[in-house]
Amino acid sequence: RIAFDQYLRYGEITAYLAQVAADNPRLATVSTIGESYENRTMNIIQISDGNGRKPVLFIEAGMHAREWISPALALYIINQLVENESNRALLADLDWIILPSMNPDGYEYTWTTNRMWRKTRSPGSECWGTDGNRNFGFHWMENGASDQECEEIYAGKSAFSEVEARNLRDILNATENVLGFISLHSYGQLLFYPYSYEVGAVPDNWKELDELAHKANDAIAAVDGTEYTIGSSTEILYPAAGCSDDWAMGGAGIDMVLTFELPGGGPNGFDLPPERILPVVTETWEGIKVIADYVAQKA
Ligand code: 0X9
Ligand code: ZN
Repeated sequence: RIAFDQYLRYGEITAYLAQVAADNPRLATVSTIGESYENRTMNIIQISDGNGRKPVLFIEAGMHAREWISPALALYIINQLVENESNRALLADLDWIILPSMNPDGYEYTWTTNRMWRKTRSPGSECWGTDGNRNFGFHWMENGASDQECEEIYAGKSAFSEVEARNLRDILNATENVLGFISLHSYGQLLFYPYSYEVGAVPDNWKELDELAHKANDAIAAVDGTEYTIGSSTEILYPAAGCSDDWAMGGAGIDMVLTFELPGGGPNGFDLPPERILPVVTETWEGIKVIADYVAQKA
């Protein structure tokens, strides 16, 4: 039913979630976390075998509108968890919550108007959109973020000015036992851990996260040789305050937080050709499973 040979419109993503829940009522539940600025419903899907309280792994995708491989991977994870029976063991000690599209307005705008759109679609006085990944309230605006509304890294009028960021904040605060958080972006083949608000800031458990990231990379590389660069976000990328991953750790108190910059492709890097979707999501799934096993052991 879903072949991963093309990217989906937002309405198709929503319909897929509904279909998964309808076909697998004992495993999957869709719920809304709120609406986007343009009133699109933002959905999460919880996948659980229902056998008691378990650690939760939360996966956020689609923060940046043009990074189409990110929601595609989120859908592949859902697909593997419910439709591939050999993955049932992944539900034994872990509940999964997946948010396939953190920025539905921006995503639809990349389909209709500007393929390279990144931000949300809330209006400013001169330019549209805030970078959702600079809008979270943890060291907001301290580094690598802009107060100029026309910039791609505009952090917004205030922390959590964007309804989409508030929706993610609120669902994470309201959900018990979230012990892992993965943020999916593209592109660059990077796998990193917090913090990004300031050069050199790392959590106490950074060595454990580093080791886990290496194991995830090894599992991915075993498929087709794709290698990720691993480190703290400031070390391998750049300082950027107000990101959801930093807030998930520093604000929501989740200790296992990793962010993927998935492989690039196409003329602009963000426009990975549709025939690359399946190879990329298949190999990355191997790494996601390694991270899931780690979170499950934290019970
Ligand atoms: O700049 C970003 O928001 C992310 N890179 S992207 O090319 N996908 O826009 C990186 C954010 C990484 N997270 C942190 N640095 N905390
Ligand atoms: Zn991104």
